[in-house]
Order: sequence, then C-alpha cells, then structure tokens
Amino acid sequence: PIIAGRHKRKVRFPAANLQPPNIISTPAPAQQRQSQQKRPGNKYPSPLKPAKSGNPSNPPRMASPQEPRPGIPALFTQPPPIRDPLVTETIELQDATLEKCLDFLKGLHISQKGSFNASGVPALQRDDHIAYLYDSLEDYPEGFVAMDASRPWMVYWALAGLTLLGEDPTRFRERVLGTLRPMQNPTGGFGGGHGQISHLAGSYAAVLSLALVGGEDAFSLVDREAMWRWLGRLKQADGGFSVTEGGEEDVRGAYCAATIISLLDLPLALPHDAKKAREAGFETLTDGLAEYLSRCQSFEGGISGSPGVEAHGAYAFCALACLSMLGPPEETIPRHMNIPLLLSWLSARQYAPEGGFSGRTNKLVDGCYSHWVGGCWPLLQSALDGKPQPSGTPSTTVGNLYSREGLDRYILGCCQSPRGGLRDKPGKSPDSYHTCYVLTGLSATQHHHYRTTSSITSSEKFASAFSWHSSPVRGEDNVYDKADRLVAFHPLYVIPHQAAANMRLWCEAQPVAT
Ligand code: FPP
Ligand code: K
Ligand code: ZN
Repeated sequence: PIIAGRHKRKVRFPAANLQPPNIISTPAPAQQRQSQQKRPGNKYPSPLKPAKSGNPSNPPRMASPQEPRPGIPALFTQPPPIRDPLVTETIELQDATLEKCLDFLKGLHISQKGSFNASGVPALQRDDHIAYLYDSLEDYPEGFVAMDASRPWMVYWALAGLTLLGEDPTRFRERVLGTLRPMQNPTGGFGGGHGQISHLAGSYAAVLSLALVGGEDAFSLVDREAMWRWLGRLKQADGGFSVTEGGEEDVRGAYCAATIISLLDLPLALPHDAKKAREAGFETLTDGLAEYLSRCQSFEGGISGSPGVEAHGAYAFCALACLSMLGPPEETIPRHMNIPLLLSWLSARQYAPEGGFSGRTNKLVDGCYSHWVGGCWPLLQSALDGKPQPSGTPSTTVGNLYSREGLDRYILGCCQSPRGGLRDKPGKSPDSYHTCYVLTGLSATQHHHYRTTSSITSSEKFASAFSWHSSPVRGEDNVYDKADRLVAFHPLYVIPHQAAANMRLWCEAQPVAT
C-alpha cells in the first residue's frame, strides 16, 4: 500500500459472516428473501403478558440495570403500543429486531463504548471509524472475491466516509488514479475492475472518487467523449438507461447517468450510435428520462427499480436525485410524482422505537437507508419549499418531515460497531458500504440543505443541481454532541459541494468535441 492507515493495520475481517453488500445485481423480491432468512429463536413477548425478567435460564446480556439511561424519551425505549395480532414470520423477525435494538437505544448493551451524553446517546467513535475505513482500502481475505466487481465502490465508500469524518481525501490522489486508470475501457465508462465491461454503477463510483481526490490529473483521466458515446448506447427507447450494454435497465442507471452527464458536462445531444434512443424519437440523453422515472412510482407511493415492481428506498433516492438534477425539484418532483402518496410511503419507512429507516414495507430497519431514505427528505423538502431565495435559507419552509432525533439515536446507538466501522443493525458486521452510508445519513440529519437563485454553472439545464448550500442544524434539540458533527455533503452528488463544483467547472472549461 502507498498509504498506510493512521494507525497500524489490524485485520478486521473475520473469515465467517462474509456478506458483501450487493448493489450491482438485481435483488430478489421480498417474499423470496424472507423465506431465506432464519426464523428468530425468541418470540417477542405479548404486550398483554408481563415481560419475563430475572429468568435464570436467560442470563442478562446487559452491564447495567434494565432502566434506560436518563434523557431518552419513552418513544425510543418501549415497543410500539399498537400491535398487529396476526403472527407471521415477518412480524416475529420485526419483534426480534426491535427487541435487540432496545438494549442499544436504552444505552444498556455491554458492547457500547465511550461516554453517553445527557440525551442518553453514545459518542461517535470517530477515530475507530477512521481506522476502519483506512483498513478497508487494504487486503481482503479470499471470501471477498465477489467484491472484485465493485472495486470503484470500495474506493468511493472509503473516501466518502473518511471525508465525512474530516479526513483529507486528496492525499489518496495518486493511488486512486493508479487504481482506476486500468478500469476505464476505450469504448467508454469504467468496469468494476480491470478487464471488466463498463457498468454505470462502477462508473458512478469511479467519477465520484475522482471528484473526491480532485485536481486536473483526476478530471482529465476520464475519456469524456467515449463516456458520452457509451451513455448513448445505454439509453433505451422508454427514456431510461441500462446499467451495461445488453444489461438490465433500472433507476440506478438513470441516477448514475444523470450524475455522470452533469458532473462531467457531457454533451446532451445524442451521439450517432444511440440507436434505440434515436429510433424512439429522442434527441438528447435526458429526453424521456423524467417520464420514465414517473412510471416507477408504485401503488404504495414509493419508487421501484423499474415500472411495475416493488417500491424500495434505494430506488426512491435514485429517482428523486435524478429528477432534482433534471430541473428544479419544485418543478420536476410534483410534475412527475404523486407527492402525498410519496410522503406517506416515505414517512412509513421510519420505525419506532428503532428510529432508523427500512427500505420497504414490512421489512427491517437498516443503517444504510439512513442515506437512501434519509437522503430523500432534503429533496422533498426543497420541492415543497418551492422557488429558492436569492440568498440564505428559504423564507418559509415545511420544516422537519422526519425525526432527525430518531435517526441520530439509531445511528449512534445501534449502528456503531465496537471495533470501528458502522453496520446495518446490531448483530451485523460492519462494512465500508454501511460505514459510508450511515455516516452520510448522520451528516444529513446535522444539516439543512437548501438552494439559492445563484448557481456555480452557467448551464441552464443543471443550474438547480449546482445551487445547493447547507447550514448546520443548530439548537438544543440535537441529541448528538458538537464534537460529533460531520462534513456536509451535496444532497445529489454525495460528495462535498466544492468537490462537485470543481469537477463541473474544470469540465465546462474543456468542452467535449462532438
Ligand atoms: C434490497 O436488498 C435492495 C434493493 C432492492 C436495492 C439495493 C440498491 C442500493 C442499495 C443502491 C442502488 C443505487 C446505486 C446508485 C447503485 P435486501 O432485500 O437485502 O434489503 P431489504 O430487506 O432492506 O429490502
Ligand atoms: K437490507
Ligand atoms: Zn444495508
């Protein structure tokens, strides 16, 4: 390694329990997934019967008495007052999950490290998470071979997480350039590794990683003309993008394509070999894209990966962020989404007592949705707040649309792994994907995101996308300590605002010849 960690490298990856996140291939539907999950061993006690306590066959797992630490509202220390009397595998799993989370939310679990504040919230173990992410850029045991198709992601997750934690990502520039250069294909785009065909997800992660390390050498590494031609071949007759030539089409493709087009200032006109898009009568890469996303809103009000399938929080972020790039969110979101239905579904993603978000109906909270679902809120808020003001925060705002406190309690109480790194939920191992997106979600709770009427770009099309600002959430309501504040990220590009602006401005100064 060119850069060793701040601390001496420790091996943190056990050979067992290797479940790398899979955001590249299409997931199984909920029912199939659930039948693969193990039934929980313990059933949640009925609220009508007194809870068992002091049972000698059930030794206490807690260091302290059962009473929660002071400063924690009852909402976060008790099971929900209303329960579904129907007992199913799904409900048993939900009950087991919330019961497990309660120990952590109450601040009583033996593994919880460090001090708790007056709100009963543990401190962010910043140094441990920094060390974990440095380690994540080193070697992996053979069980991680599946991650070989996600190498640009491994770079992005680590760099983004470190940046949020206050580390300087530019020190990785040479190493990142050396890693990503062989992954770019002369036919456009980046593969998930050297010798792999180009994929929109890997290309998105590669471009964001280059923006994070910044500088002319990073920006000029991308063959933008080839990227533009490749995107033309991915553009489909229904307006969306497939993620790879001959591969599946879904809203990840739409979001990754819009990110790449707008950050790299690619020409909007369709290249000559954009066969399917031309046959459909489109003239630009973005024609029909918003209409495609509109067809992905499901009967529940959420947004699915493709028209007609199950709504999921990860796709909701992709769709709303893509719409917010295609124009001002107060225009594009109400034009293409049913907002009351979307608000209802999105609100249902936050659970109590856990405080975190689930990705879909009848499924469990997971720390990574702190970003995928949490990241939808500033976009919807901006859409509802309406036209931006010349400067400063909006004059009137719909205000908080979700419980920042609940999410902060879930993240700091349930998602911090005792040896560093952040996780899906208690009992799961940390990984760099969850570390990145749990931290991104924490940062989003700590900032107000809003737009002004001035943009860093003179492009009319993407003016709104480059007009976002942030200010820290102030006030005594915050349940985390000042020392636990993270860097603010751009709500569409998921990198610092300045990193996005630098890449865009450098590219604007070197237009792609068409
Ligand atoms: C379900 O997994 C997961 C999905 C339906 C989508 C996963 C996609 C992403 C996280 C991000 C995609 C975005 C980009 C930009 C590539 P699951 O069944 O394991 O989880 P669940 O039970 O929480 O639904
Ligand atoms: K999950
Ligand atoms: Zn997750």
